[in-house]
Amino acid sequence: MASSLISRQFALSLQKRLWLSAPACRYVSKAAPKTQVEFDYDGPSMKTSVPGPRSQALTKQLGDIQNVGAVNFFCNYEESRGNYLVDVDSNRMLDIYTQISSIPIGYNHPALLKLMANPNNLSTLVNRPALGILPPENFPDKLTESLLSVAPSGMTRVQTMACGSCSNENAYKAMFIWYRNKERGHNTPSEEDLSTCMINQAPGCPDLSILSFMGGFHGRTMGCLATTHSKAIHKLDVPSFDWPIAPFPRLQYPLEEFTRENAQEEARCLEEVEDLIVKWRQKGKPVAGIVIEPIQAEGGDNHASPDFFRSLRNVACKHGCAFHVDEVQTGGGSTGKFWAHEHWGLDNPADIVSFSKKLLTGGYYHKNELQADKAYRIFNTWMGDPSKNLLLAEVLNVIRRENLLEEVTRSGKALLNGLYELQTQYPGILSRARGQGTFCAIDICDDATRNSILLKARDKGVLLGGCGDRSIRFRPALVFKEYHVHIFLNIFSDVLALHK
Ligand code: PSZ
Repeated sequence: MASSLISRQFALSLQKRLWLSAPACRYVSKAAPKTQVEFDYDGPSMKTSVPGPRSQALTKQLGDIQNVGAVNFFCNYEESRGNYLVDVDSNRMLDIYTQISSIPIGYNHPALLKLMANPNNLSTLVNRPALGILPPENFPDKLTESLLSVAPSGMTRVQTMACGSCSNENAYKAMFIWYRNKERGHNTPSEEDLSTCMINQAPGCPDLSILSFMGGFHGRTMGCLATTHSKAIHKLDVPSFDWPIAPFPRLQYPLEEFTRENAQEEARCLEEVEDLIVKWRQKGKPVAGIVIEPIQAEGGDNHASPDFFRSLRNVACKHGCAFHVDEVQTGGGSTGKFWAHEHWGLDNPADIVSFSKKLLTGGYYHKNELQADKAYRIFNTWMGDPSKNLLLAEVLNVIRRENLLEEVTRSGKALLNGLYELQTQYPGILSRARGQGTFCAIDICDDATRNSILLKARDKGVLLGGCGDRSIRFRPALVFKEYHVHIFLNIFSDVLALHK
């Protein structure tokens, strides 16, 4: 009875949402054909500058409870749809940042609303199990239908977790456990191992390390933070490990004009990786794993060539280190392939691929050898959330049904071409336009101008993010079409004209 009442309310609100129509937008370029996106608005609509008065009042209220230094504005998630985020002052903005790259198919997608309205799914929403000990009957089926159906090649197993940081944190532990068992030649710890680990001493807590890259971001928990090197404020005052940090290639653009220089730069970084591995082994802190993002996102959208990554994979193999690809931000389709590292054409798959954000649940795929050998070694209370697997299965259906990866490739091309054009028009402001799919970025002449552009674009109804020292990054949902690219380009070009 209760469930049918709830489902009727869901159904009614869904119908109301589907029937509401949106007013036209004055920014639409004539060159942009309107592409139908289910449940989307026609364009931005701004009532106040952002944050508006209601957002400011709420920020003050929340400020009495929490630090609100990072709060941009408050949102109205009921009214947000498709590519548009609506705030509490009724401003409707084209969202090209999508909650730090974590909305796969836009806000309030009808397929997801429908899923939530299905009474059969209520128990999955209401009862959050301790998955490691008491999984629901449909758990293996749901994992097969969701995460395993998009498993990177060579990855046969998946472990779910709650967020990106705890996925990486546990992936590092899996690499250490694998490495120690390899060193021992078996998986039975000695009495000494068991007693010393209780007091944080070797050999039970061995001096092993993870090699990471300057500019990388892998999360903020203690282990992850030791491999995060994008901003000082993330790390300040927190004790860390003495783990090796390699340089990430700094490519010169346009790529086709700097082929030789860029190849040399990548070779220099690879050489440094090998030197560090040898040095740390000599120090008694062998490198158990190498962790890298396919595109360094927080660190400024830094790219490297498929050749670089293939060689790095071989270096890992040569030195007996696990190779961990962190796809938390790049995974889920925005580069035009479901996993960004599919662009590399690896012969030997990665050992670990971690994910979160657009995948809705955190977790990591791994090869069989990286499976922890005993119960309770990789474990916590929730180990993920089955309701997120349910949503993910439907998100994947939408991606397949609507050919969203092809769409991303198409709109990504339009976006990058538009950025190239603007870069030619504003050489004093813009440089290094780059990207794969819609996972794009461009550099601004300085930090102050970058921040001013971001605020002015927001007041004109476009939400973008910064990354690195002075880049702007583009992280739209997979339903961001060429039509939306043109809306963005028109507004962006107006904003740039103000900065001439
Ligand atoms: O400031 C922050 O804490 C941010 S801003 C963007 C992120 C975090 N991204 C999260 C992230 C990531 O981009 C990569 C490549 N790896 C790991 C993480 C950590 O994921 P969460 O935030 O879910 O713990």
